[in-house]
Amino acid sequence: MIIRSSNANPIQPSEITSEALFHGRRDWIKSTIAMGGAALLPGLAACGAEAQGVRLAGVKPNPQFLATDIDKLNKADEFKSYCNFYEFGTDKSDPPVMAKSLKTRPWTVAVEGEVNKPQVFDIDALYKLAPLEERVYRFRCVEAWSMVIPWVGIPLAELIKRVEPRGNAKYVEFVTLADKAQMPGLRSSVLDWPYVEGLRMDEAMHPLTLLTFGAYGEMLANQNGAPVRMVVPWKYGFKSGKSIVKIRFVEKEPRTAWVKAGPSEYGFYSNVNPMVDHARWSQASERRIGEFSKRKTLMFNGYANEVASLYAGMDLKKFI
Ligand SMILES: Nc1nc2c(c(=O)[nH]1)N[C@H]1C(S)=C(S)[C@@H](COP(=O)(O)O)O[C@H]1N2
Ligand SMILES: [Mo]
Repeated sequence: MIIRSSNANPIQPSEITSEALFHGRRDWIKSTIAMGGAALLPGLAACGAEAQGVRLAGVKPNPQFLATDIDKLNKADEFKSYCNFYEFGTDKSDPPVMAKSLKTRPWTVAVEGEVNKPQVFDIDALYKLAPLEERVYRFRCVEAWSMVIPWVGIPLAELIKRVEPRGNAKYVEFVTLADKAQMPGLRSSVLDWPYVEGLRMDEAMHPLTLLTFGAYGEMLANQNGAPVRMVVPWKYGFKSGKSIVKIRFVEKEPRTAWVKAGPSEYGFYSNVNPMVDHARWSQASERRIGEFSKRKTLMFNGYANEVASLYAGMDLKKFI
């Protein structure tokens, strides 16, 4: 999937392009180069609900994470209006309305467990741990729809290095906000709240794994998991927990919300795999939001070259 090294394609550090410029990969690259000297955009001054829609400063497109078959980004409107965030309702159109009032400042993320340097990060410090990158990833929901999104974030590995995991830290658990006062969906028992997700340590350290603060050059909208979420592009979308408040390093495989809800349907690994059907539907194809005909689903969502080695020797029909 890596099509260009930064040497072969010398994109200058530049501000992010606006959504209107995202017509295609080539246009995206051209416009990015053209904007090399564009004026700086405002920084991270916003707070409260107003953080939504604020442009992120200092974001550098990372052309190494631009899949060869990505020819068209989804529209920001599609991304913001078709959402899964059960804390705000189970309908795709619920979170854009119900999450409006989510308070994303002040916000802290506690990083704890089997680490030498447990820390509580203020969200505005977390942004600054490493340079913000823009990465265009395919995103595949277990429900067999997909999108192509220009995310903004930092490699999760940057955070992990700083807290110094101990030898017995084998997994990372992500705990997301569960606040009844703000989240009407918690009244439903569709999931066992809080929404918990997890990764094996090598998955968490993988360069594709992105601690994500924004998309389309802006801070995440509340319904998309503000102020911070995970993006793990070779796994079904539910592995990418939204509105994270705690990251725990643990010895045993975390019991995740979806595994608890239906272990025969949602495994811990949840790697995108067209060869293994979901208990109730095929995973062989998907509908890209905005398109009519279906596309074939790619093994590991198209990231096999990067991640297949993580699962060498594992029976992927068993470890779903
Ligand atoms: N906290 C939390 N995170 C979550 C979910 C959720 O219900 N709650 N849904 C997941 C699912 S199923 C998907 S497909 C993605 C959707 O992300 P998007 O709506 O920003 O595209 O978020 C994931 N993260
Ligand atoms: Mo999903």
